[in-house]
Amino acid sequence: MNSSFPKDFLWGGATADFQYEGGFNEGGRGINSQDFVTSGSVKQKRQITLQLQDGSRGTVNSLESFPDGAEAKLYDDVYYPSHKAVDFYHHYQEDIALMAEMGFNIFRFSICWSRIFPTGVEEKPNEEGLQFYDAVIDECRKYNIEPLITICHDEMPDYLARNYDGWNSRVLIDAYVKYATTLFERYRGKCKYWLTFNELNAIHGYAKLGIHKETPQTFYQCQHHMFVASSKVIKIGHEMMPGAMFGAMFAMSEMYPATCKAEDVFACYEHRRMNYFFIDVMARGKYPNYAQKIFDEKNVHLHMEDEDLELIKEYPLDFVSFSYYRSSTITADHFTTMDPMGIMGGEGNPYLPSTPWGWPIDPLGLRYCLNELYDRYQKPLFVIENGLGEIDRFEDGTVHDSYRIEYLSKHFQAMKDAINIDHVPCFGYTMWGPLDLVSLSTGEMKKRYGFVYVDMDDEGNGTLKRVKKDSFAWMKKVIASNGEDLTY
Ligand code: BGP
Repeated sequence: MNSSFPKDFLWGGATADFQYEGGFNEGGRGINSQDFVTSGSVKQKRQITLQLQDGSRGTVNSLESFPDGAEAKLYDDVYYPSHKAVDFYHHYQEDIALMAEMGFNIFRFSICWSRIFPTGVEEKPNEEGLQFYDAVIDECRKYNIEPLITICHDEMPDYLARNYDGWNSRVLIDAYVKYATTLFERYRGKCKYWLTFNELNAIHGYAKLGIHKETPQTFYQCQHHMFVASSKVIKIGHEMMPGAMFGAMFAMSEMYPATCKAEDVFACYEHRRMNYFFIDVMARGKYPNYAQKIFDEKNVHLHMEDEDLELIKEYPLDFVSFSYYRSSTITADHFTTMDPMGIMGGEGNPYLPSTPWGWPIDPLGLRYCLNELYDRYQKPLFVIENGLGEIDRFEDGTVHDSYRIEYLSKHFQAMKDAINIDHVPCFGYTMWGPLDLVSLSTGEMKKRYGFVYVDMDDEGNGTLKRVKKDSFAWMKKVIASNGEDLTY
């Protein structure tokens, strides 16, 4: 039996602009829907700062609907992590050199839509924005690192959210198609892999969807528009760039029934299916049979145009990529009390250790996901986010992150088993946050993922100096052996 990774396996890291890039008011970048999100913690949810109808100040958490008449507003006395993030904007050469030193042959990053079209409705793109990504892509190419671009990672130009209610409007489809086509024109020949969207199954609210009020109706209507937009862009992308490969990213959390009670098992099955809904549409090219059940229960009536279903059918994803951090357990009771969209979540698992953020650590769950996803879609797979968010202690001029090495080693072994023992075609792995960056869920810096420590705290103070952790050398060894040597 073969015990290694395929010869051309892609090894690298993944980031998102509003967590990594910064340069908020530089290079002609427009305001982005994520720019209004404050920092937070496990106990204190991140907030969106608002101006209320009467002119006073207010906030909602990033999943809540806005009060009538409220609009997002920036305040000078609030710290917004996306504005500086960890300043890839000014550190991209240093950062990409570090990735190259580890042996990365792929780097996934997202392009900030409002850096290319500051409001989303301009006729012409912002040349300075395009030049920034020219420089990033060329820097990757210099080291033979394949750039993998997320076209839209949970954000949009704020103008589109404010004036059109984000993805709730079909206007966004055309705006997105124009934006993506601009990227293809500029970067074709330099980029083979593209993701149309990030985690469609886990995006809610103003910052990610651009909507002011979230109901099941607006949520699924947004999703429908994104399915259509994704297919349109895949059609154009294939025409313009023969050989290009398109994916979209899904948040996978392998779900287990909490007990063998038939009710828990069935609740778990239904819950998993609701999570699969999004990949089912985009990878199989049609709404699944059970979609109508969801819509009936939630009183959802989708507005579609004639060609929508045909487009979705004709232009599905070329590969399936997903994030995997943890597994979850589901009980019938918990299922009934889930948030109205029923996405993700779940209880802890008494058989598994957890991270300080309560995420169960479950390498076998990754093997399970890989098997299940291939069985279901029969498309090549890419583990596009994975990693351990931990509290690192900076001592002796570095971080001794043996816990991260152990986590990664076990997950790589699980991936290897899925490939070699189960014969699942998986062609790449990008670890989340190869350099420490801002946490999406809490806005903290102290939830660190990186092989490289970035000197910045939860309030945005620090020198931004980059320092290699112990895991840096370990990852270099893993990649040099193409995953043969996972010892730690
Ligand atoms: C995924 C997102 C990323 C990322 C990651 C880790 O859902 O695509 O943007 O942040 O989760 O989550 P967190 O930062 O909350 O630890």
